[in-house]
Amino acid sequence: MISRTLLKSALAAAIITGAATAATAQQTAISPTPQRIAWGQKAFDRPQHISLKGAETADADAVAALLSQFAKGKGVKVVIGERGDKAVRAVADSIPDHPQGYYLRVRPGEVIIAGNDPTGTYYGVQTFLQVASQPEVMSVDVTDWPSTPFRGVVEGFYGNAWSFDDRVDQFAFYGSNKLDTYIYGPKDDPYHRAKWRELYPAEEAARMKALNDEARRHKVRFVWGIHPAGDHQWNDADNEATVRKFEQMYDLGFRNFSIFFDDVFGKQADGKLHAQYMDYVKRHFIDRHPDIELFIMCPSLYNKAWKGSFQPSYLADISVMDPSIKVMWTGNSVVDMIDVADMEWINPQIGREAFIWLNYPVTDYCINHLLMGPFTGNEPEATAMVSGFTANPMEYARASKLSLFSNADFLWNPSAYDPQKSWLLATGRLQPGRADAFRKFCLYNVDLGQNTHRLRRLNESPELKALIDAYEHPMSRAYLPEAAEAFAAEFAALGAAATTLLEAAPTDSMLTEIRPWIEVARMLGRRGVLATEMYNALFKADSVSFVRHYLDYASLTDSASKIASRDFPGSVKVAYPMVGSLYAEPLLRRGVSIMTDEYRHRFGYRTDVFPQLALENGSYRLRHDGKWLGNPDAGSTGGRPVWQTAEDDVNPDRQIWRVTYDPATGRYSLVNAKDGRYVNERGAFTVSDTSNPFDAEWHTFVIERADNGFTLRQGGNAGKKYLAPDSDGLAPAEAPATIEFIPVK
Ligand code: LOG
Repeated sequence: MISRTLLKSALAAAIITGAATAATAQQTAISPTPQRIAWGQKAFDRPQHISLKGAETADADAVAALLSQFAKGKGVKVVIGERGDKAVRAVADSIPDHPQGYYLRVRPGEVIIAGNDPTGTYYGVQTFLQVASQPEVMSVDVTDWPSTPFRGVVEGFYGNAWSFDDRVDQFAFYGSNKLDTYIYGPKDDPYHRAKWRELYPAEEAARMKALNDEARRHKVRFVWGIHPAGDHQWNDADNEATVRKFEQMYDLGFRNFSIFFDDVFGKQADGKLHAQYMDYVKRHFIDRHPDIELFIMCPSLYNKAWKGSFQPSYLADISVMDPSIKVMWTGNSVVDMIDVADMEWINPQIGREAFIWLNYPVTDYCINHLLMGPFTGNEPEATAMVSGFTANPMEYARASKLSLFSNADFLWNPSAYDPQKSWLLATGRLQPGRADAFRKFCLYNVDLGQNTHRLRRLNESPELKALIDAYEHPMSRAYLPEAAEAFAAEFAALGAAATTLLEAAPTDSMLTEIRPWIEVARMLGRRGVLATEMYNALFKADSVSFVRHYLDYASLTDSASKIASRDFPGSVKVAYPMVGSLYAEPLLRRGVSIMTDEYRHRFGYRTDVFPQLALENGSYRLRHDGKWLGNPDAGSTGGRPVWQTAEDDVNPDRQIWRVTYDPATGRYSLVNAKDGRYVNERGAFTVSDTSNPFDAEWHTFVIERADNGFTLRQGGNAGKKYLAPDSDGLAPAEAPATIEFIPVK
């Protein structure tokens, strides 16, 4: 006892003095961040061999994980075991009394890894492997446990399901990052959803078994899930079919189960029937196998925003289910980060703590984007109110690890979580040796683009954003050589980063997986440099150089737009990668359009190479059937533009419309010159700019040349209808109608 106390104070002293010496340089960042960690001085050089004590009684997976890194032999002594094992009895008081907790002690010549339970020992080994990844291994005391139960992943996306190899690779990754739960629900596995009643054929069954075994080795619970909700008949036959399928999975070794009811509506989304069915499976299957741990349901009403679309009693109806059944929840809406208010709302209604299904970094609703930004937005305190927390990833399994790494870090120790720090660490761990290049690439893959779920991430390409803020679209203003230089350097850096990654791609599974995005990033970098060359040429009045750079730019833009990902026969989803969609791409498109416009006005050489707009940007009066389109109630809210017989000579601006081509969307906006209000997709003025701010995806139009004028058509999210004159103003219509656009000089 005395010697332990002495040792502790010696260690404390070492920590204090150690902080001031070079020794601290060897400290490793441990992820997930431990609850308690105290570093000391150097303990020993990274060993080749270790001698083991306690291995016979310790968790076998933990011992195997250790021996995958070090050979057995004469070397550093490692004592390993669980609470109650003789080997670790001396440190029994230091083992935290928490599920999956562990105590790790590294000292010169001796390491002790003591778990509160087998998973705890396994996690202690994972921490030790990180500590011992350095050439000089430091003394350290770690007392650690997870703050959140059931941390992990729900493979729940639409699209190409993860492959066998992807999943094997994921389980190892979950093990090292202390994620313990994997819920299996790929919408496009036929035996999960479309053919849920059918048993897995022998070959597939064997593969599922192999996966489950693999998950177990890494202390990951493989929760096998079924999605019968599309056509379950709510009768005995289908109840029995479910149990039969679950029994097959049980025989294969699965001990965790779930049933999904998401994305079904109408009579299939009946809360009472769902609850009865869940209880049936609980009685006829779960209760007959006492070694089953988790039984989870994903309800049809799985987010607050959808409340009005289901029976008002849906949540109350499922709340009567057996209390041990976990209920999944995505938050305030389908794609939402989780906060305390979300949990306060849902938990009382379902009579239990919800099990979170976080729809991030899933991209099945914005497949052209990769989500590689920091994992942020979840409130740490909310984790104390959940019964589990799983993230739905991208179909790009390797790339998803970036967010999953931070998800693990966040859930293990939420109050210590720092999104930026975690992202830096993750990028470094995933691409060691080229972390800077990888980071540059990731920073251009943060935005989701306009999407139905309206989640935006605005922290894309911060270096570029800073330049845009500093120079405010330099291409439209007086020539600033330093701006040209700064933009060129940033785009060149992106191009160089992408080139570095492309070179490494053949031997790196993650880079191979996302190669199409890296190629687009390389082209984006090059296009940015070419755009700055155009800018330089324009101001030197070097038309030959301008045209040459423009042609290269246009051809690269074209090539980039043709790059596809997962474009193979049978692919469920083909993506056309978009990179830098928030700032870089709009900057280039707008800048190049402004520059080519300017060029056309000033030079004659080869102006035929630029695309011709249907209508030049400018101010127009719109005439139809002898009448003028006007805005008589200018300055008010709401209302519509109307056709007026008389010309407005009191306030001519009310009959003048600014037409602006948006190169980013390829469509035009229509704005009244008097009050600056835009015409929306319904042919009206939007009621309030705060409740409905201008959104290019809705409020822009395709303008096409027609005989004696032009036609106006919706685009983006608004649909494909024409906007045609009716008795008052403009209204959506199936048939085109010609409107004259008379330029105002
Ligand atoms: C689906 C899910 C999909 C996700 C994001 C749940 C519970 N279900 O809107 O399969 O990956 O949204 O698109 C969903 O989120 N439906």
